[in-house]
Amino acid sequence: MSEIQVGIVMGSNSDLPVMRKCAEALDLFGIGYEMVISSAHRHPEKTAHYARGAVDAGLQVIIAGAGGAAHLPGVIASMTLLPVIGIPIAIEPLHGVDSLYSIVQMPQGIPVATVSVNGAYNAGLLAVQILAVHDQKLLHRLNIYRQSLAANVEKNDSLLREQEIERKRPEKGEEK
Ligand code: RP5
Repeated sequence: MSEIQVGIVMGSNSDLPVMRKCAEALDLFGIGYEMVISSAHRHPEKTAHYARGAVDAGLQVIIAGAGGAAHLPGVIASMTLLPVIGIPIAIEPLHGVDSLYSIVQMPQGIPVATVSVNGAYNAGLLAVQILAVHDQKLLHRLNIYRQSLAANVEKNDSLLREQEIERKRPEKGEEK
């Protein structure tokens, strides 16, 4: 088992379907992580304990996701010097606008790197990129990942062109 480098914290088990995407991205690069449910409002003591102990626990990045009055990433960031990536989770009735504003509008001095609403996969990738700053092998794998994205665009573009040529080809009998 790889060592745990990333802490994935979520405010509720209802966040799990979105937060699992972080794990998918980290799995792709073989990064060790742990998933934790805590809450800035419902269990502030647990949240503080986790954030304050994160460095000693060997974590290097924390990803925190929450919905609504989403204070979890900011509160964690206030209690650790580790980089914190925040994920606004979309919940009813405001569909994530509330979560986004709660997480992205941090006061100067306590940054949270906020990804898009429900952007858990990108949060995972950003954690990998942070770890890759001091890891050449990881950097190499990220390069390969980026190349695969570009190759996929090329593949879909070629497919589209072929489909368009086929679509514009005159039917038999229509030819002059
Ligand atoms: C937040 O409240 C959680 O992060 C979750 O997104 C939202 C709703 O939580 P539940 O009522 O579903 O437990 O703290």
